[in-house]
Amino acid sequence: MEKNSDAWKKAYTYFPYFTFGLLVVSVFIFLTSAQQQQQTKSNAQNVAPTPTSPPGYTQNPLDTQVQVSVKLPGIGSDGNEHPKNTSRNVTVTIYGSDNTQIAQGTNSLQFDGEVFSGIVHLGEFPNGTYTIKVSTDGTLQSVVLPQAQVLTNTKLNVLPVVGLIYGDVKQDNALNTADYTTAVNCFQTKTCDNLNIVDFNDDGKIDSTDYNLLLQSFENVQGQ
Ligand SMILES: [Ca+2]
Ligand SMILES: [Ca+2]
Repeated sequence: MEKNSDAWKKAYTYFPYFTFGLLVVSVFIFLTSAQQQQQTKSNAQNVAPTPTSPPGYTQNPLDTQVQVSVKLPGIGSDGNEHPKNTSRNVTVTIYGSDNTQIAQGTNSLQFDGEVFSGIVHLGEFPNGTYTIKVSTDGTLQSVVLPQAQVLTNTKLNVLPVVGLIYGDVKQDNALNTADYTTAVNCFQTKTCDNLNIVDFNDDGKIDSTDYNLLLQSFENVQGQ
């Protein structure tokens, strides 16, 4: 009986310590659990959102698509920021390694304050590396640089900005005396058939600004 009595005494003596220890362990478990939940929540917040398709693009294995941006001299921050025509028909032509034409597409691109940009649909052709040339009314075809561009039908192919060159008034993809003579005639008479084309900066006026842009084109082509 004495032994049992001692045992109870010990139990009464150590019970508060036992209870306190249990409380400490419980608080520790609670805090660790809360920290883990917070970490899980934080990790979930750090996960990148699923990328969405670019506006206007729908993947189609039968249609390779390019996002094109063209810069026209004298339109934008280097000249007229409010062109009369805020959309332009731009033609994109794809060439293979032996310079054969693989595909072509035209679309109306929208002015964004600096460049005309938009998606051009090129149809079905094999994924690969190609040369891409771009033009609009009255300009030469300009190569998108670097000259070798990888095109695929599994995503929107975003092309670097390409600068176009005015002055191909006769629309034969060459800049020569025939273009110069025709343009100068338009500047002088202001009644020629190509009047819209020689208003290069698209401000509704045919004046020295347009003539200087023409001279700039000839300088650029001769410098190439
Ligand atoms: Ca020409
Ligand atoms: Ca003008």
